[in-house]
Amino acid sequence: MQMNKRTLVATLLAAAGASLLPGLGAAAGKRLVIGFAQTGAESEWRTANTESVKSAAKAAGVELKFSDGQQKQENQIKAIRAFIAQKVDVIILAPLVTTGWDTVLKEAKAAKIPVILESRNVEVKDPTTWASFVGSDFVEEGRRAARWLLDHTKDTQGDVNIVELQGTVGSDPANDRKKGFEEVIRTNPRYKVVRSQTGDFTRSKGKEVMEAFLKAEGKKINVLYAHNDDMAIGAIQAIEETGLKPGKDILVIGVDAVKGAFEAMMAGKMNVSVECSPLLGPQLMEAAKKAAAGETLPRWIKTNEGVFPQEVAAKEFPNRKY
Ligand code: GZL
Repeated sequence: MQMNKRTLVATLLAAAGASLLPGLGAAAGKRLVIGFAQTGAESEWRTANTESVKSAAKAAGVELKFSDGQQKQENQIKAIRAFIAQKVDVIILAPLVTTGWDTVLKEAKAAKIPVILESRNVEVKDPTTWASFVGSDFVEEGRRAARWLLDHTKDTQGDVNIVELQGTVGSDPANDRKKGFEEVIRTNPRYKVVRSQTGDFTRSKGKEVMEAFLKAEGKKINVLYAHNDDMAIGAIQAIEETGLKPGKDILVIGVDAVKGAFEAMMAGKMNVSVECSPLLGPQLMEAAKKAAAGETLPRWIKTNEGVFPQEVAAKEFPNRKY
């Protein structure tokens, strides 16, 4: 086979290894340095996510600089600027909310540091300021929650009054889990969201807002749809304090499929959790290495997930990894 000149040069360079190609991010052999700007520690999911990234970095021999944003975007922006000053090879950002990132992501691009988004996406004018989004399809998660509800209640009569605990205001999962859920329930007028308010993805806020829902709507509530299991678990406490039975008097739907959800389902207090995997560490390390070597990444590295109803919780629980 006649090899043309271009192929020959490419083959020789590839055989010589990346070290002959300076300027393509981290040269071969140098320890990769990654800056990780995490949202905070708001939920079981987030704790598992942080653990996944830290252990994958250790296994990959990567130096990880970790910053806990404590649920404040300004802390994450400060962390990114610090990573730029420290000339890290790659930045991983779990953006608390979708907007407000244009300037700092432009600064990272100007410093030639690729940014990989994880667990939530952003809305920016210049999409070339971030290399890839590693995370779930939140609209589909919302659809799955609603499809479970319509199927589970298809043999009942009358209105189905739903209260909704939204995630952090302005966050990608909150926006899209709401959108996906509404897209499905609007196909059947029986299903009505009678109250919807943020519980900020936390157990304490979820309990507090559910107490207000119960005071306002009382026994009219048929279903709770919570954008994450932590808020659902907080709400379960509020429901029990009124003497009502969560999982029976009020159906409880969550998202994430964390351990606490399986425990609530096995206790009969929760009906279903739509899985959203936090175990993104290995995929992130893979993507970071490629980005540091100057490779183009897929715009979306999607995680595959399932739906766990109460009837499978006991069987599945021993297999769960978070
Ligand atoms: C989803 C992630 C969400 C989880 C919540 O990728 O961003 O944030 O669903 C977490 O539990 O707080």
